[in-house]
Amino acid sequence: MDFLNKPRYVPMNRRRRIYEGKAKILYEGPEPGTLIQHFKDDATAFNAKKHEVIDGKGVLNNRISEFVFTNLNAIGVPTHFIRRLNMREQLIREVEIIPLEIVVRNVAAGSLSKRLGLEEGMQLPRSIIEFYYKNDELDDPMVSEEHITAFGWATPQEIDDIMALAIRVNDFLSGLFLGAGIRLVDFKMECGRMWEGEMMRIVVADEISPDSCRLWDIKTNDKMDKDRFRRDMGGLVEAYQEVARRLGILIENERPHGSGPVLVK
Ligand code: AIR
Ligand code: ASP
Repeated sequence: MDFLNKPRYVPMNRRRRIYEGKAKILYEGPEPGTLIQHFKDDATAFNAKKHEVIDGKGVLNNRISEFVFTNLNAIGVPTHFIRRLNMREQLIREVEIIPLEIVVRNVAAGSLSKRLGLEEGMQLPRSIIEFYYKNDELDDPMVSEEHITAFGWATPQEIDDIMALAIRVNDFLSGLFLGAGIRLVDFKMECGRMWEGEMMRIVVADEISPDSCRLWDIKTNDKMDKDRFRRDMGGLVEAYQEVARRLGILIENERPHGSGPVLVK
């Protein structure tokens, strides 16, 4: 579809805001069925009980997520991603978000370690998929397939599709990061329903970045992800930059605000 390659640029203040989350904003896109996903510098944890603005985080997540989604599209894993527009924004297809956080774990850490008393860093006997209900007031409680189907958040067929996608994403990401000297401990993904006329398919949506993955240096076990913020370790931007560098992603410097007109390609 040709028109998708030439979205017209609408100045920020004239765009219709569809949704604002903790780390991203969704704006109306240039064509029907598209949206613009804007990455903010805000970092939150424990459902926004902890909040900070971390200069440069949005730019890094936009680039890293672009890289991951472009590669997923290329290996035939369907995603909402169309293309990156600028330092902080990407063009995506509008999907109906399924209200679940799908977590895939390869190594014990975080809430799994806490809940089951497992030492962080223990290799799991096999990859484990978990579902959490997306609801801030309830702190995203863990749910089972029973809850998901009983409350109609997804059908059994959709859960099958989601799990198949989760496994493919995990396999791809594990290999990608391993090649960069990074262990993929766990990650969170979100899925959406993409409508193509009467047909619907489940695609990977949202973002995949160091905000949504646990990434440990293969040699030192240094944390290269949002746990640096959750656990007050500092050095978050430096760690995300290192992830980008190892993936071979070049990050241009963002122009400072108020330095004159900026041409957005
Ligand atoms: N995650 C879960 N909710 C939001 C995010 N980003 C991600 C974490 C971690 C994985 O899901 O970043 O990679 C598991 O998190 P937890 O806290 O359940 O151990
Ligand atoms: N992003 C979620 C929050 O704002 C959860 C997390 O990443 O810890 O609390």
